[in-house]
Amino acid sequence: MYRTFQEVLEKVKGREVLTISVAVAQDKDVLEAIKLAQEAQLARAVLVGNKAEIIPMLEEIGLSDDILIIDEPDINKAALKAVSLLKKREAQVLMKGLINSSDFLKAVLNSKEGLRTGRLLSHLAAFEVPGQEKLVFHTDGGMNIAPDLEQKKDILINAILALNAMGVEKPNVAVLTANEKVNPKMPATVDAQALVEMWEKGVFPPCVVEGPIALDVAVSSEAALHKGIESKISGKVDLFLMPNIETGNACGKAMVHYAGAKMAGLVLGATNPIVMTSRAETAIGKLNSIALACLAYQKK
Ligand code: COD
Repeated sequence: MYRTFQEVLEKVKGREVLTISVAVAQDKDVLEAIKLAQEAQLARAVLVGNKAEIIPMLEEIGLSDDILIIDEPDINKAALKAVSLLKKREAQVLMKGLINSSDFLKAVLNSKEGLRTGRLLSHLAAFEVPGQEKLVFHTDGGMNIAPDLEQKKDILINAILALNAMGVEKPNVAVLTANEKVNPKMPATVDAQALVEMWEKGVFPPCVVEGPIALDVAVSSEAALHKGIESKISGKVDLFLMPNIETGNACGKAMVHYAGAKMAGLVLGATNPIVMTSRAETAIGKLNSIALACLAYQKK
């Protein structure tokens, strides 16, 4: 299991150099991440977006303008063009630029040009938290808004397969709720119990699933002991399944803004890995996401 994003970067360096199709590339942090990815010989890029805005940014950050730019000032058309490059096998990884997540995802899901596989697509976030021993993953704080039980099952399968591909053979999974007791008035606890039953029946790839489980018990074996909760995964969780997008999104942003975590984000379940971070994410955060996407692609 990777402890840091630097370890992920080291792992993917020197492998096949992938081409990233950047949707709406007129963003300095995105272009800086591309520059860093090129310098690390991780990836090269095709930039789709407003060329008149992209060129001065390339000059400012010192990225050579011999990079391929597809001029498309319309944001939604640029997203679709970026997606279509993967369909045409001219790129292997898609990356979100200066576009709202919903609009970006609509292009990814487009019935003609999109990257659907028949599976549910879902978002996976990775965090490097100061003082923690390993990267920790959250799903889904970025795509599925209020998943039902069946969707939660699919979201978990996507994430477990991705973690397996990243070298976590049997991830510890916490199905996050506000309480460890099943309470019909808190539907997330009912779903958590059902997911554990599915795990017991062998529905998931190798992993350990526990829930309902609250955040304190999941991250601290002392809290578990104090609350009298028996847990095999307390303090050792690799993956949190979030009850809904608001919890996942707020929890991720709290990790970054209160705990100083570094974050990377991917969309899973599509034909190709997709880098999707917040527009506010730094160049380094976007580079980390590119590295994770390369890892996910090369283990396919
Ligand atoms: N996986 C596969 N297919 C999907 C998915 C999915 N996760 N979601 C929708 N579809 C398919 C449906 O089956 C249907 O065929 C088509 O796409 C349209 O479905 P709608 O109308 O339910 O979906 P949309 O297009 O209105 O919305 C899909 C989004 C992913 C854009 C939407 O769910 C969304 O906006 N999610 C939140 C994004 C966001 O704001 N994230 C937070 C910031 S990071």
